[in-house]
Amino acid sequence: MASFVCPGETRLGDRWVVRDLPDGLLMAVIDGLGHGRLAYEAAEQAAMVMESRPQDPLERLFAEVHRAQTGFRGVVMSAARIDTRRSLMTWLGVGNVGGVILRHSPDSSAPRRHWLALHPGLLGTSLPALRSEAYPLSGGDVLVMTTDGIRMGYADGMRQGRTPQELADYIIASHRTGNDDAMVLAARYPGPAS
Ligand SMILES: [Mn+2]
Repeated sequence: MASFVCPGETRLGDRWVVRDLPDGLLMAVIDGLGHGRLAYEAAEQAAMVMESRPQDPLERLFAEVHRAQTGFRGVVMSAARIDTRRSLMTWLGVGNVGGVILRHSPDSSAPRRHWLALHPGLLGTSLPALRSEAYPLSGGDVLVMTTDGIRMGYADGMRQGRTPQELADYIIASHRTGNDDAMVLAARYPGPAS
């Protein structure tokens, strides 16, 4: 994970959640609307919901986050549940927290990229029809999630061989817009649990 606080603010309005599950992992990135204290509080509220019931289906989690934003500013959020028994990732995104799978390719230096679907909406204000999608994972695949404080194009010309932390640090350093909070969450799938 790497992050950047919007200049002039003291609190980060972007938030990550990572929870271990019996058969895998739940990862989410949340962007509270705008920046500053109210964005921070909205994102914290959403994170609390995610952390309190990490095994729920993603659709139910998003609906619950939407409901719990009453009195808060609203958030956009994307989440992935990694099933290490089946090497399967379930993905759901509402708003513009982007996600891309960088497919491990032993033969080439540039990974294949698979951009993940997003539903337009703002949790707390407008909840779209939700349908998660499932993607098979292979060992070495990397998931990268970014808030809109990161400019698109960060995945262009990306080399393999960086650790997820090196990737996150590189993206924050080279592709942040500089006028909003920014967050990158990256993880490499090591292959099915043995
Ligand atoms: Mn933002």
